[in-house]
Amino acid sequence: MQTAIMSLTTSLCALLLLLSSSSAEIFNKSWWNSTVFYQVYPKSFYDSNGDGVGDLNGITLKLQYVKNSGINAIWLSPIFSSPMADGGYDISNFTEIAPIFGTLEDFEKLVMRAHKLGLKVVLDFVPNHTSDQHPWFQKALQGDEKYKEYYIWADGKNKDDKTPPNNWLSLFNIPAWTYVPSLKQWYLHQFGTIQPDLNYSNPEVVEEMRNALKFWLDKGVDGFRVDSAPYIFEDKELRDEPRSYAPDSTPDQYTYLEPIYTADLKPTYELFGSWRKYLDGYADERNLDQKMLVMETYSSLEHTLEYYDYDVLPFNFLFITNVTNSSTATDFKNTIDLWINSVPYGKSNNWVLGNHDRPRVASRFPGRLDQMTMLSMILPGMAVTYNGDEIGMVDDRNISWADTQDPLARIAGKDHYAAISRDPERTPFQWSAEENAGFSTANSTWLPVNPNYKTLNLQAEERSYQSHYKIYKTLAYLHRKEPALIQGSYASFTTNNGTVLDVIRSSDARTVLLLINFEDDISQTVDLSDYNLPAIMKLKVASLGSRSSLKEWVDKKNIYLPEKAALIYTSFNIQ
Ligand SMILES: *[C@@H]1O[C@H](CO)[C@@H](O)[C@H](O)[C@H]1NC(C)=O
Ligand SMILES: *[C@@H]1O[C@H](CO)[C@@H](O)[C@H](O)[C@H]1NC(C)=O
Ligand SMILES: *[C@@H]1O[C@H](CO)[C@@H](O)[C@H](O)[C@H]1NC(C)=O
Ligand SMILES: *[C@@H]1O[C@H](CO)[C@@H](O)[C@H](O)[C@H]1NC(C)=O
Ligand SMILES: *[C@@H]1O[C@H](CO)[C@@H](O)[C@H](O)[C@H]1NC(C)=O
Ligand SMILES: *[C@@H]1O[C@H](CO)[C@@H](O)[C@H](O)[C@H]1NC(C)=O
Ligand SMILES: CC(=O)N[C@H]1CO[C@H](CO)[C@@H](O)[C@@H]1O
Ligand SMILES: [Ca+2]
Ligand SMILES: [Ca+2]
Repeated sequence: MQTAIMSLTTSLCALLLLLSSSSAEIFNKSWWNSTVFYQVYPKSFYDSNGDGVGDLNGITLKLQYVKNSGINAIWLSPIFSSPMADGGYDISNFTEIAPIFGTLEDFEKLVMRAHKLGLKVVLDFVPNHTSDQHPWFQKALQGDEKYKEYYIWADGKNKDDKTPPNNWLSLFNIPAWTYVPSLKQWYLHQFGTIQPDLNYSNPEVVEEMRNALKFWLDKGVDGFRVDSAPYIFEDKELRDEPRSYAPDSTPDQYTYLEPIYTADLKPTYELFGSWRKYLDGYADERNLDQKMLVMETYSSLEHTLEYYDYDVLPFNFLFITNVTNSSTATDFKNTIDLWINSVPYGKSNNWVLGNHDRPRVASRFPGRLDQMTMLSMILPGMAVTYNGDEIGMVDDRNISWADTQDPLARIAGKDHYAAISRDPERTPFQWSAEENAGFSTANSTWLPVNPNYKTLNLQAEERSYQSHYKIYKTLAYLHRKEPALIQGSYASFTTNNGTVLDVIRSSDARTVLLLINFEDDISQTVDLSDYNLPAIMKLKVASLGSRSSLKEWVDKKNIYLPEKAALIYTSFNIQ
């Protein structure tokens, strides 16, 4: 009888719920909160057809691996039609797959397989510019008025072919304007000359891009990561930018000027705010999970945080830009706290460790990769991983000029390319000790495989008793499943005269404690008896090489930390 009443009450509740949500609604709002978000660099992930370049079918074949690693969402660097003059960040058709990666059908299969495995798929969207090979720009070059207004044209200052309209510089350290003799005008490009900037003051451009978003939404994608977000709008009056007086910057370098008229302009934020609303409307009409919209920006903290005002998520790059291998425990604490305290209440958070533009995390923090993985997984918010970092791939600093692909490095020339090249962090994924690291059966690969693949590869790490990969996997599952990490409180402090960083996450009676010893050569004992922690805790994860000297249980009064070690202890109720 009682069961019957209870089930009646349950059905009534369900009915009431149904009634109260009779209009459609977005499901699973901000699902990315406690996600492990994984960047796949398609050219280097897995080559399924033996031409030496990774492809969509290759990614599909490896989705099970991604899933097994504890990851639950991926984003793909651009896969669209492109002359590949900037690794695909020069798009010639926003709704077409580049043949080198496969076909639209391959993409549909990838999304279907990913969704079957419970993985979200996010695309890299590059709205600031097109390739110069895009039909729109080609028509503009022929003087077609409609398509000319898709881009930004201006007369030279002296109405000649020598003086650009103003002093703006490109992020690729060249002038931001290129002259077209047949049109007697200059066009703007904030990146390479082959990447003309689009004119977002033109409603037709705004609509074209929205249609492109819709095209991919209709293919089932779960959101977009927006490339080069701050550079969408520029000053309409084309005013000269003032000097930055940045130390060591020469007049041809981007950093020579303060980009007050070419970056972080108000209309740029408003455009993305309108995209946020558009995506929500799309999901709402169809009862879908909310769509992600995350921005790539290396702007100041103030400008980065401004995206939150428009309900848009900015990537947090502070672990890339504001800490190094010589940062202290206090530097880390200050950087982390500054970000956490700056994110508006109730908004999602995230921690990015690396991407295809920056040296690999294992190269930036020698001997401290596990520490960085732990921070990204233990701190509140989404953890973001660049493919290969989970196995501790390092930069290949020995790529010859002949093998160099990165346009930024090619522009710098034979004598200067090495310091600036982004190829070292883009080498093929090291799957095994087989030829080409098991990445491809081709005679040669688009970038050489790092010669260390014979010892550093996934297969070896899976077989090994302890490895970066095993640590990563344990952390990824913990990050996603553990209530203390999903919704728990956060506290951090330093101990041992500022040489140890301590982070506590807890929720109800569940506690996760992270300890990092910043001393490279000295082991330490930490006394946390004054802190609100269980008296006895259990070892959960230890950085590579430190575990053998540790006990499984520890008294909070007396926690031993080997030199350079990063350790995670938990309360007993956490498995
Ligand atoms: C992009 O490619 C699609 C599919 O091949 C084609 O229908 C469309 O016209 C192309 N867009 C432009 C602007 O050329
Ligand atoms: C951008 O497009 C608008 C509207 O079509 C047009 O008025 C304007 O001249 C274009 N801007 C440039 C710099 O070409
Ligand atoms: C990060 O570093 C940059 C460059 O050193 C500095 O200008 C900026 O203030 C720092 N930001 C934070 C949030 O610490
Ligand atoms: C940090 O790395 C640089 C170059 O990778 C190296 O020269 C320096 O000695 C390292 N510093 C510390 C404190 O490990
Ligand atoms: C996402 O995280 C924010 C900030 O911690 C929180 O306020 C919000 O409720 C979370 N949303 C979900 C769906 O978990
Ligand atoms: C660098 O590459 C050259 C050939 O490309 C090779 O001979 C040399 O041994 C490599 N050096 C290192 C340190 O790997
Ligand atoms: C991190 C990232 O995606 N950087 C890209 C920013 O945009 C330029 C131009 O589109 C690319 O060259 C970078 O790779
Ligand atoms: Ca291929
Ligand atoms: Ca622009």
